[in-house]
Amino acid sequence: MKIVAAEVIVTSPDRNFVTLKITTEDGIVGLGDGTLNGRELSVASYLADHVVPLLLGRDAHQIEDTWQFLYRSAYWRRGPVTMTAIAAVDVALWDIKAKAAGMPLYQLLGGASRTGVMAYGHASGRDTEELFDSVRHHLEEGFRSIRVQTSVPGIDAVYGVPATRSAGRAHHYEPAQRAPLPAEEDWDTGAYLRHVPTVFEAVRGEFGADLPLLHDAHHRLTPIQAARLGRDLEPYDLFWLEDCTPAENQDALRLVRQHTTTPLAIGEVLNTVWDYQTLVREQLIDYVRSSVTHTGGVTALRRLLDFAAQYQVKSGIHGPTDISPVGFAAGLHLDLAIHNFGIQEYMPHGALTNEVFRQTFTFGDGYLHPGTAPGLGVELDEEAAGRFPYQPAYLPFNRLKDGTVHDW
Ligand code: EZ4
Ligand code: CO
Repeated sequence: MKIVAAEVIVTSPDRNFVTLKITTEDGIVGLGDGTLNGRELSVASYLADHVVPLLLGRDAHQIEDTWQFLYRSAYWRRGPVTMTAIAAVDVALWDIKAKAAGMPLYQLLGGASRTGVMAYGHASGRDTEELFDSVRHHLEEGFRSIRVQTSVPGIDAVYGVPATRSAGRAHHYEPAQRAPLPAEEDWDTGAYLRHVPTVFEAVRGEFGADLPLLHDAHHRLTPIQAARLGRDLEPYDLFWLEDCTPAENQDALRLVRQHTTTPLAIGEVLNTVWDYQTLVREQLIDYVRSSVTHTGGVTALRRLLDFAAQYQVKSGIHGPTDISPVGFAAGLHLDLAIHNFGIQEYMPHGALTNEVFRQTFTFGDGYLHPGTAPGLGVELDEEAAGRFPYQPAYLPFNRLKDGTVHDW
């Protein structure tokens, strides 16, 4: 089944998305997500200039061969741009294969291993009252596991906490801002370490012992600081503490592990199975945070999660709004099929995004399901996509009080 067309579509409903649309000779269309937050056009160019010409005439059914060809023939391996571009191709080909088979993708991955996919949402607040409102709002929306992020006294803008509210309702947190330059935020690790345990104490007091709670330290701590935070949070029984140290420093986790039993999750900025060699083999983490989109697609993330499974490390697939509905759906099919599923992050997309990407997944009482439509279950409305041209948007960055650039 020959590939006869491949097209890169950049659209910006609510935020920027890069989509690869592959068409076969018998008219089957597959979609792949190539969205890399704040660097969208580099992946669009990688695909349009260097990958699309290689795809034309290839057999759409040869997914593994195409993956290996794109990975090895470039010579320059790994890295977020390359692996996101390969993911876009891989996911589009899986979408095509599943549509050709007339089955939802999870059937081709071995079939469902569970009835639904447990999802967590993002509660946040600038103070305790706002945070409690946000947790309640998420419970009303159907979430049964909740990530808690909070402002820190003395710091103006903190990761995971929107600057404004509307009508007392929590905005869903969207980190990228449409602007020609990245926003500058400030950071004080000491104030953060003193404040966060008091917030979890309050949340446990209000919502009880049973609610699974998560927290993201977003790469900001040194190993010994992370060890202290993990230990200080032990009384509040977290589902996980995410990205406690910068993810590329695999060795750092040894020290953290020696000091705390708080479960650790890492990996949204990692791209390949190689980035997890030490983390998984030495059992330094409990959850893999990679997305399908940034890790070379379904083919590569499946391989990574199968490796992790041998060490009882589970999945925690990244699902922020900067993964498009196409990449999100691909993650849901994997979640349903693999044995070592842990939890799925779910940050609902905006209304405009849902107009451009028609989706079949469902959510209720804590669980997501990708639906039973053939393929991924996502269709792109190209007319709607065309109404939202690319707009420059960037993630913020951090400076300490003395002006030093810090991890964001
Ligand atoms: O900051 O997706 O766990 N989720 C996260 C996200 C990331 C953004 C970066 O593009 O850390 O909010
Ligand atoms: Co994160």
